[in-house]
Amino acid sequence: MIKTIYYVRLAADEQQFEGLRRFFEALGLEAAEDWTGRHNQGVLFRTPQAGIEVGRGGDFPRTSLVIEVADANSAYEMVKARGFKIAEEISDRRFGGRMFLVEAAPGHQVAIFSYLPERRPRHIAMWEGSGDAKGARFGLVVSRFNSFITERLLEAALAALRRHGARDEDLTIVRTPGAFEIPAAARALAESGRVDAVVCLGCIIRGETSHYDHLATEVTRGIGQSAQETGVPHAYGVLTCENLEQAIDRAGLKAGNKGFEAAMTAIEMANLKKKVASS
Ligand code: INI
Repeated sequence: MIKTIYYVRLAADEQQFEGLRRFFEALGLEAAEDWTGRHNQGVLFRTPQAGIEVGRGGDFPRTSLVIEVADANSAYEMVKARGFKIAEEISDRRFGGRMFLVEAAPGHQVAIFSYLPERRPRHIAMWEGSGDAKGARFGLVVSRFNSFITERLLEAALAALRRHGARDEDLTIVRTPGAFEIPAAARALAESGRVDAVVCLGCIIRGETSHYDHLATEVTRGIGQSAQETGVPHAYGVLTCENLEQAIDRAGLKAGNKGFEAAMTAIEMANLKKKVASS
């Protein structure tokens, strides 16, 4: 009786081995076993689900490893941002999926796809927020402490909201002295009934305070509590950093800005809440 099937990707050398490991880690897998013997080295990633598919016909990708993800678009952005080479561009395919091919390492192409919504099983109710901010009202709570960082978070959050259809008249910006005051301001906004979601933006840097851990914990807890008790979605865009360099990295002007990400979360959650309420 079969116990386990191991799908082995044989790396040509140490560099390729590390490249492949990085690839699967980038897709969110964690190494279950990682071993080095006298003659071999291996790392075992267990997957949530696996299957052996026997196929025939032209729609199958010409790769022996095919990974289904929840959203091929975000997987595509993620592997691209990490520098993996796209071997075949992402597109909708005849079989009802959206797919791309990526080079996990030279000679190791992997196909990644997600099923298009209409192909999902119909008997399962599916609620998912979209990235449409049209008509929704957002509150942005931004702290002045470390304002050279928090203003960059705010700029990126505003850009995300506007780009996805939010109008300026539907946005309210509230400024607080420091991150500690964010939860109270966020709660006041949420309770006012003026907003469908709150974006919380702040920056706590370890180097600057001996009470960093207390502050970070309290702010995080307070934002979560406000979200749960008011029922209004709150997005967490508070940077907790070891030093200024890290903060600058996470508040980048182009790529990788946590303010942008937090605003996208707020859009999706406001959208989701509306869908659930009207279902
Ligand atoms: N506030 C921040 O937003 N970030 C920090 O790094 C920080 N440090 O380093 O102390 C900070 N302190 C102020 C705090 O948030 C309150 O405003 C203050 O304690 C008054 O309540």
